[in-house]
Amino acid sequence: MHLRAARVLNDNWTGTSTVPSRGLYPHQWSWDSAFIAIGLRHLSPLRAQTELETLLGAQWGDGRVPHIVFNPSVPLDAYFPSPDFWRSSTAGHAAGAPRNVQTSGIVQPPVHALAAWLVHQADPGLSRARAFLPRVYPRLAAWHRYLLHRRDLGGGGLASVVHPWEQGMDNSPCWDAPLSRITPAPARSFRRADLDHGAAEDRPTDLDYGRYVRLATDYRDGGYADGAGEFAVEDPAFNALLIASEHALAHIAQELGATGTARHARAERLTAALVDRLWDPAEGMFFCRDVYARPDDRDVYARPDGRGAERGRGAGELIPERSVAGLIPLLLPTLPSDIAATLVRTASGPHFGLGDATRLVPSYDLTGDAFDPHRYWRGPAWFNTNWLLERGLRLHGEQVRADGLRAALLDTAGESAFAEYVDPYTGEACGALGFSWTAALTLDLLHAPEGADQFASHPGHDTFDKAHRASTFGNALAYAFETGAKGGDRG
Ligand code: 9WN
Repeated sequence: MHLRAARVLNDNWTGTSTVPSRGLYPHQWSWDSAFIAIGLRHLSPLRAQTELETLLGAQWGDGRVPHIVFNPSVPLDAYFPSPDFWRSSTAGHAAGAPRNVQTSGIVQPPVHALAAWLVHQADPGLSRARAFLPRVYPRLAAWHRYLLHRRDLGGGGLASVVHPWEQGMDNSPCWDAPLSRITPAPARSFRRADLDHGAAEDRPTDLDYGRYVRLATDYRDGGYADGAGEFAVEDPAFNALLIASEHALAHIAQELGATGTARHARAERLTAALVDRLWDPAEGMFFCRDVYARPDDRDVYARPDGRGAERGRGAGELIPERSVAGLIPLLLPTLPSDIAATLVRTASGPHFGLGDATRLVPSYDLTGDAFDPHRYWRGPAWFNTNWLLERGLRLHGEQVRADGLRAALLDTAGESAFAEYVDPYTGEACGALGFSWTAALTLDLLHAPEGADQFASHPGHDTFDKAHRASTFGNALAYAFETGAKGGDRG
């Protein structure tokens, strides 16, 4: 497993970063790179640092970290939307887009500070010698400032996403209601490249793509200024990852000589806002909030018991769709214990089947009207969300459930050839094979000592050091990684 996972990462390495998959996703993606760095640190802390540095090198002046950093040597028609759609260096000029690299103009979940802290812990000596944390800290702080100030579109302290691609679970049924208000771009005005690689019945529909394109076009044509769009959703996973990363930034600040107190306090205030705005005690999980819900959306949001009645731009409505995103706050160390216990019960119940009906936790409610075990983010299981849940279960003392999920993740990753996602019941491989974050998080599960809580860890607590890597990996493999030899050369 170590060797096979390492080979995937080695084959997907471009020299400065790792592509999610060679065919379907031939550029650098933001939250992919964070997960990739978390696994890569066990093979080559230097590459893990480089992965994050390359991404942060494409940060915009306003602090946003773009969701794609384009590789200029890849043909334009290999992925849609391509750089000539986003036009970052011209359309994004006022927002401070870099001139020397082409990027998209939207963002993805902020897993980066968490990844940077874990990467540092893998080899603190190398990190200090390269001044890794002093160099990335100001960029990570600016990134969080952007999200907390420019993206608090609901006014309740949480960050909103302005496009389904930003939340990372592109085709989730959670977006159906807010997307239904968006006029789609005509199908003939763009050419999808994803259908060259993936099965049409597993990917988003053309109608959904038309709406994705409309939202992105309007954002671009408004100079990527925030607050003018028609789509704004507060998502529990996006905000939970921001909070986990804010705790990580506090640890980084401490490592750099500050107290970190203000950041920990902010993370706790954000946790309170998350509970206040997105927790539904009756359903026992977190929900997305459609910030721009309108009074005439009442039918969509009506609940049998008549709850959920706040109105007006800014307040919005909870979207009554159960997504795995609503379980992800389990990764927060300061989540109230009764909420954590309720989340574990919900994950183990009929909607998600943890440790029971499913092999891996599905992306969406098994009993939901829109459930489909193969269609993108409408039911299949992904490895990053399951890894986050595994870490969260362990953090909250659920060792038996965590062990079961870890074993299922490792088995499924191996049997599926490190698939992008799988059927949650059978583990059947779907999407791309040799998918980078599947391989990276497999490595993390193999290396991270069981029982270590990565999200609450402190300096001196880490055990992911060179000695550990050396004991598990042959010197030849470690050497191949450090020197950049290709996987196929290794024999
Ligand atoms: C759009 C790269 C990305 C992931 C997302 C996943 C998918 C892109 C697409 O692939 O999104 O960003 O073309 O569907 O949904 O989570 O980051 O792996």
